[in-house]
Amino acid sequence: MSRSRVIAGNWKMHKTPSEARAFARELLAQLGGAARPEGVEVVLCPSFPALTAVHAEIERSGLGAWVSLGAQDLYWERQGAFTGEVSGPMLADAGCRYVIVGHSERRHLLGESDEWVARKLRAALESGLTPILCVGETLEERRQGLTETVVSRQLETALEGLAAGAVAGVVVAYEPVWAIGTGENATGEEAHRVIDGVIRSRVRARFGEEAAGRLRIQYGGSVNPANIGEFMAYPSIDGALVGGASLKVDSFTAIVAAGR
Ligand code: G2H
Repeated sequence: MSRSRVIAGNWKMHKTPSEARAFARELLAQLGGAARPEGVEVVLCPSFPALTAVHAEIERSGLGAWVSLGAQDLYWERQGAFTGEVSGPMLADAGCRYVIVGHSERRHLLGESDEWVARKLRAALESGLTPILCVGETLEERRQGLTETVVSRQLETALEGLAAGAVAGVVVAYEPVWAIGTGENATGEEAHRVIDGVIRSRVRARFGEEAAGRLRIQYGGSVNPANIGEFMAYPSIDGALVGGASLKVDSFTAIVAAGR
């Protein structure tokens, strides 16, 4: 089954709204100046205050058919007295098509549980947003041989009770925590083993062949222009979630170009 690849830039807590606007303009000009990489979708995930500015730049660029806006998080309620939180309908109205849920920085720095992530994933789907569900083991868990256990638990809690058709529309990002922002990436073979041998095969067992075949699974963790090719060499890996290297025009456009 052929799946489009998703190259998403997670800008994390970088760039003010005006910096994000200027950066997006330059990035989109460079992306638009080259041939569209076949079968590749690009997602830009700025901070909440920069969403509308980046959305305006995507609209202005005319690249909206393959470049989308994404947010880095959401809350599961639609509205109410939840100071500081942002809902799915708010993100959709701001122009988002995607939203990251369960990023390890939120799980580990802010204490997000598997159950919270599951609620956020449902809220994203109910708002018509495509969730990018992050899963991945810590270094300690890896050393203890718990990669499969941890990734399966995170994945299955998040997808529990969903219809196969909804699961097929989710994007999963396998991001081993030990590879995030450390400059130490998993090898293509290691990523493939978890993506194909754990994530896709668990989805196949629970939701069937069609959902498993349509589900897009990215790798994330210190992806850069020098190592993207190693991941894209595996047909099981449907793109990348890119942090640090998405903050520079040249490195991100090189990663997008390699995403074919
Ligand atoms: C993992 C990744 C993007 P980086 O967090 O989600 O960041 O590429 O900087 O490791």
